[in-house]
Amino acid sequence: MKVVRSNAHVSHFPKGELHDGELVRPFECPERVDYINDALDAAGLVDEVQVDAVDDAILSQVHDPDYLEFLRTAWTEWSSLGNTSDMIPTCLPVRRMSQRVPEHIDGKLGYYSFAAETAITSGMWQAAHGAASLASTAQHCVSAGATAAFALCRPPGHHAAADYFGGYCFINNAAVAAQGFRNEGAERVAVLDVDFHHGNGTQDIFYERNDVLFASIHGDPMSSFPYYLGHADETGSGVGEGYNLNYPLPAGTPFDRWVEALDDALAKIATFGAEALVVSLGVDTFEADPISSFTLTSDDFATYGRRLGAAGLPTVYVMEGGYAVEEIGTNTANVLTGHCESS
Ligand code: Q9C
Ligand code: ZN
Repeated sequence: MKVVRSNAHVSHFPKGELHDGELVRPFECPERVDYINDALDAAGLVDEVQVDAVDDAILSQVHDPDYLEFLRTAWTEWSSLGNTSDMIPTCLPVRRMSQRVPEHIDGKLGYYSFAAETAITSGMWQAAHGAASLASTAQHCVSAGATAAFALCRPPGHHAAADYFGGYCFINNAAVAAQGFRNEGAERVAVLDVDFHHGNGTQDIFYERNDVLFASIHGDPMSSFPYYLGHADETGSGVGEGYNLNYPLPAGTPFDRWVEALDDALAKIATFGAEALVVSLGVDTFEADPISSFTLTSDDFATYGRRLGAAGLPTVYVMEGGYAVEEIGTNTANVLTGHCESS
């Protein structure tokens, strides 16, 4: 399989993550990429691809330009005030508050955020832009005829909405790939999100569109992050009505129940007539994941990878979550190996 990866991600690693009332070492850490690289190499999976920088015009098709400008300049503005440590949003506009963008960087920080576990670092933009370039390069490979490609994105992207960051995500890499397919001639594109957490950002970006179908299988937001989106009755709006599919599942969900949702989503993607598929590949559905509550085993990842390959669509895999770092490589490689076995 075509594999797109780089070292751009190392420039982003916050000093801490707010978790259970403490600043802890971030679950979303650089060695996640090292474990995945090692497992892909060991599996003999890698057809290495040269990375091309993403066309910034695509970023503006899926994100608000003012939000992108904030991400690009936030650290400079923050550090010019004498700050040296990471940017952690602490004040957010909730119900009945003004949605006017403040002038002060601390106000902008909260305005463009939805969750305080995610800090902006000095190297965030370089890393996030680099991750988007991996997704875009993978999409180009597949649009040019490759059957499948894997973008080893870090930071992840599926929680990043049109104009807010959080959940470790800044630029929505899966949305970049989906929009890239549209720009290069695919009439209908599906995004299938198998990360444990609901892909609220991807849903937000495509919610009013009927050219990109979004389907997500995830922990029920009544009990799981991101809490405020991902319910089954969110089906799209305007011309996008019917083009958003959520499969919220309870804590403890085992593979046999999870894969029923997957098969239903794949059937609907086929009915939709998708010409290309983007998979938001989070492996935090794993039984030993430290912040999630499904119970998939390492073998289950290979099983569902075969289901995805059998769908027979030109496919871009975009890395999302997965925090059991010692198994993240095996679980990721198992999905991709499964795909190759059945495509
Ligand atoms: N204290 C992705 O998997 N925190 N993001 C959850 C833990 C945020 C997950 C609560 C989890 C974000 C890409
Ligand atoms: Zn996740």
